[in-house]
Amino acid sequence: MNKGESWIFKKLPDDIFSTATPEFVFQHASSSLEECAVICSKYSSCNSAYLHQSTCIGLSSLSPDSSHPASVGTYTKQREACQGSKFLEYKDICIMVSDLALSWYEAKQYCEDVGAHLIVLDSERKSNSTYEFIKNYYKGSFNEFYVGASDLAVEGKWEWIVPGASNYFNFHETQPNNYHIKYPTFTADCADIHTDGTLFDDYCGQKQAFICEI
Ligand SMILES: [Ca+2]
Repeated sequence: MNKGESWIFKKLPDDIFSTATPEFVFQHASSSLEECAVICSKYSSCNSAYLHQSTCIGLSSLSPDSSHPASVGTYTKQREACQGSKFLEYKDICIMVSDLALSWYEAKQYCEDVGAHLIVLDSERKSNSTYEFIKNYYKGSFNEFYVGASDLAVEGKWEWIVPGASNYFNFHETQPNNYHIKYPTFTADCADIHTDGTLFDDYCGQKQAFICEI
């Protein structure tokens, strides 16, 4: 992140719930959220801030844990390019976890309708960061999330939905097997990331959570 970059501060989506232990970057006396945001912008390690009893508290995590006062709004520091109230920038990925249960096709369309696409995890770095994100902030909410990969065109030939993506797929060691235990009469042609961070091939018609990326 460049020094002098302009930041926007976004309120955290309501459904985000951190199970990570927050790391405090600073505490300063402050009387306004605006001032608190300016202080956070000056610390490269500050990723979110909130104001509580005239104290501005800066955190390295995207959110505090569940012990923070419920009445206190937390604001995350974001690059301007990560638009949309439900999108959050996490380790250079502009990411949104859905709170809707959709088929893979519907999820793909949903992401496109909001100017994004189903997330493409075509590198170890992106795969690990996304795993961390769902582990830290959406643990227990869902078990699996659609991502932007399928072998719908040619069985067994897995492709990311974005042109130019790499051939990296972090499939679980038992996957892909073209089999979904809950839908044994269908083929399994759409990928989702499970809470262990690996990809599975599943039946594309199953309605479930998904992750968009800008
Ligand atoms: Ca398949």
